[in-house]
Amino acid sequence: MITIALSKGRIFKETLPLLSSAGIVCSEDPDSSRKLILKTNNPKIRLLIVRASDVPTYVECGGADLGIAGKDVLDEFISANIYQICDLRIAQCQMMVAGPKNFKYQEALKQKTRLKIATKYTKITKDFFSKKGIHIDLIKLYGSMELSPLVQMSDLIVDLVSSGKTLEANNLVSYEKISDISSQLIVNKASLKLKYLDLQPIIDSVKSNV
Ligand code: PRT
Ligand code: MG
Repeated sequence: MITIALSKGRIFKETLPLLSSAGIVCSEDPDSSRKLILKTNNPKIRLLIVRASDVPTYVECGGADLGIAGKDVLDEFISANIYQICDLRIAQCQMMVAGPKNFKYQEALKQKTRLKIATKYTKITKDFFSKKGIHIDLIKLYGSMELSPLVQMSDLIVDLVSSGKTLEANNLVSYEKISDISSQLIVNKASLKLKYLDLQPIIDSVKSNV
């Protein structure tokens, strides 16, 4: 049995065409079904529906052989048991530093002002600002980061931006891009060895359809 972990919502929707061009068809929609394990047309392949940020954990711990996770999630997750095998170019967005329109970001960087930053992405944020030699105070949040500068809890946020509409609706602007983000196909290292004959064709056909 080959198990693929992915999250519902945008990743599931954008993964379906990739899987189906690799001959793997899932007839259930996780947005309407409450099942967490979905069958496919291939009795040897099943899908696990998990939280986006839990995908690497399922693959790391062997709950799934393959997984589909955003680069944002993977950059926060340190693992020696996972290979990132291919960029699927889906669920694309950018990791951004953003804040209120009147914040003087360039000036703050120049003067090496200590910054208060709210984010779900603490590792990415620490790495980014430490390379710049800027000291930061981190506020860890789990969602709706955009709110934090509006109530003067932080100077800035680090979050994903795709259309930019969420920032705009909250009177915030992007100040600097940290990285381009898209979803990656990941594999458990032990699975790749032990199930090589079953996994490699799936990996190859997904890769050739990206
Ligand atoms: O929602 P949940 O807490 O379960 O987890 P999640 O938010 O991590 O999952 P989900 O399904 O929302 O996102 C899964 C993956 O999609 C992320 O890990 C990213 O790799 C990718 N992705 C692509 C995005 C976006 N685009 C995106 N725009 N993830 C989140 N957003 C959010 C962003 O955080 C912000 O709040 O959308 C808002 C901004 O969107 P715009 O269009 O207004 O700019
Ligand atoms: Mg979400």
